[in-house]
Amino acid sequence: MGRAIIHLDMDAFFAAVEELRRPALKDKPVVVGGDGNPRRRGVVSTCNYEARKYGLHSAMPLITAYRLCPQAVFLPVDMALYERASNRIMSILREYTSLVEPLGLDEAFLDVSEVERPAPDIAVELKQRILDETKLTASVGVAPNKLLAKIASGMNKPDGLTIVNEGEIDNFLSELPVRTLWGVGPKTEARLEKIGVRTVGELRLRTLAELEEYFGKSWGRMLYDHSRGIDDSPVITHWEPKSISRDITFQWDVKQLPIIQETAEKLTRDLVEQLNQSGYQTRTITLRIRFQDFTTFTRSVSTKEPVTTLDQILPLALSLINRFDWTKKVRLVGVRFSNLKKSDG
Ligand code: TTP
Ligand code: MG
Repeated sequence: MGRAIIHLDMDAFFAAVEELRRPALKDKPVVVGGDGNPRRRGVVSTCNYEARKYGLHSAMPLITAYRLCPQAVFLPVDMALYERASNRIMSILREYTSLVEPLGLDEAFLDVSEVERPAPDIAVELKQRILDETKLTASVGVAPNKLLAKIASGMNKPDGLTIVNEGEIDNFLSELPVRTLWGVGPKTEARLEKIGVRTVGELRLRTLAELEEYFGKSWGRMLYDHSRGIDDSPVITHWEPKSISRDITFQWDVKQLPIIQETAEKLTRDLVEQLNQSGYQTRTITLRIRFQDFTTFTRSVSTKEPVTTLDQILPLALSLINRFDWTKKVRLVGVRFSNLKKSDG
């Protein structure tokens, strides 16, 4: 008996949540990003589908978005609001199974293999429940594994529902560009193009030996499997964080060390609070500095025993400041705690 996996991805999530509290925004291009002022630094977190018609997309500098679509409504990111919407959506999902793997705020995998109902029925009902209870639309994919479910959910956005049955996998994948597969970024895409492979169907014609020789054993194997829609990865319900981090981009590049120090201190305080709330200890503290010219440097300090308190961590973080060469103005300051471990008890 095969598995039944659902992948759900909310449509234009931050923008859709903003439209709910400001109904006048409906049908207008809406951009959410930075502090909502397109003349200041920041990137587009997301934009609604109306704005996408003008070529706007996530990660585009706000200033570029403004040039392409000056009539758009620009709004600041209000993370607390999106988190509340996300929590409501995730709790609806958990009514169907405890096997829910959230990815960020607006996406999740569900393993409904053991649920006594056809997966497509569950998918239809999930979409309707989310719409009724939050007034938001989701796009959903249903398939025998995570790889295919995730590709399927992206096929008919927005408000889509795409079902891939066991017997349809080859057909479903054949014409898709290789980029659609997990982990195939611009580099792999370019290498594949060199050997005449553009679509998943074309990739499937290559032998395992050929792919392993070209891409190495494990990556070659993965491409071979994924081109056939084979993926055994489980739905993971709890991730252990590897690290936590925060950073701040200054509105104007900064030269004064006291400001940089103050910023590093604030970021460290925030992270210590997060560390304590989540019940973790850290052993490695990293300070990251991006200069005016975008060159980025990191300096780290590791402790023998895990540390948890501000008194322990702040002096370590601040000691790193002396290990940079401060000749250029600074654009961004970041702090990261890694080597995390659950505190005992
Ligand atoms: P996505 O699901 O990638 O995008 P989306 O929900 O806005 O649009 P789509 O309909 O295509 O799914 O990301 C979910 C949210 O995560 C998005 O609303 C904003 C945030 N986000 C960022 O903050 N930065 C980014 O670069 C991306 C891609 C998303
Ligand atoms: Mg989304």
